[in-house]
Amino acid sequence: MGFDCRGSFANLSRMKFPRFFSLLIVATVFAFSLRAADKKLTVGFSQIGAESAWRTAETESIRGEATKRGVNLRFSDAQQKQENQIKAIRAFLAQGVDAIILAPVVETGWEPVLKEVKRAKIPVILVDRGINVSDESLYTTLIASDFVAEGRLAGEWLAKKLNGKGNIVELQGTPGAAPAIDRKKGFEQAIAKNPGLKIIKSQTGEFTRSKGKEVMEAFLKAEGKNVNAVYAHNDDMALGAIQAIEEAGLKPGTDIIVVSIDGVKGAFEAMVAGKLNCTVECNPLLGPAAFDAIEAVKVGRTVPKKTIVKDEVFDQSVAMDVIGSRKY
Ligand code: GYE
Repeated sequence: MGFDCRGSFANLSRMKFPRFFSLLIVATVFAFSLRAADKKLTVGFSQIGAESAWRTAETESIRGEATKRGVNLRFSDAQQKQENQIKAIRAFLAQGVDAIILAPVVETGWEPVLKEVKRAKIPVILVDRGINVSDESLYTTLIASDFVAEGRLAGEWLAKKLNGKGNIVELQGTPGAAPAIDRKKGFEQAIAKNPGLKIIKSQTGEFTRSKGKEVMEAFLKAEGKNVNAVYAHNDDMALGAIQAIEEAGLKPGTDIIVVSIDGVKGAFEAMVAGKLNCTVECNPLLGPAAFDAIEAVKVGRTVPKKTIVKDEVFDQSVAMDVIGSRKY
């Protein structure tokens, strides 16, 4: 049964001229959306840097997911500098990317560049750190953990371990960064309930192992055996502090209790070795959720303004059982 073109053109010509045109328009729109749907997405990813094992795991998760989904990813490492992230976002704008993934190093200073992105109607997916803006429409969605809750969980665990009594030194994250501000707030909320617990020293270790070691050395020099515990805003700083404690001839995990946040493999190894006591997980594997959000926005679906990733507390009592199943 061949295709009778003469018959169909006859039908077409008998068709009322407007109906034919509307069919033509529908067909054209359909063809375009097919083409739009299978057009390879280009996404710009402005990453903070590689300051910790956690950050590297996040980068790998986003890069890996881009490859899996055939997305053309433009990656920029800002070396911890906001001005480099702003430069990268302007470059992505000039390149006409389809979407931008941003891990903002600090909370403030984003309004001018995000206004430019909004004018270009390019969706902005914030990963792991939030920002302070007067107009929330300057970003599409935030995918992150609840840092205040993480700090509170660490504080509650330590308060129990120390029976509500002791001197704590705190290694803070990058000044002005959402996790540093909120993990401090949450921890102090938990400590405030225990008058016997005191934060005697608190300083930034910039989320790095080397700075964590350096600052802990200074704390030990200043306070010596007066220190009962160290609270680090991330595992990398805690691992640096453990080195400093050992070099000071003390036993980390025993003489000085060590609590931190992230849940990276190195932290589990230190817990199994008895040197770290507890870590509060902060999941860096945000690639799938970030690209789900981009794909949803690209086909006109709405996405929640905020997606909070669930975290767990791990201490030495479970470390050996869990370490084998850790993905980062
Ligand atoms: O805890 C730390 C990294 O923004 C949640 O940044 C992230 C933090 C993470 O440097 O390891």
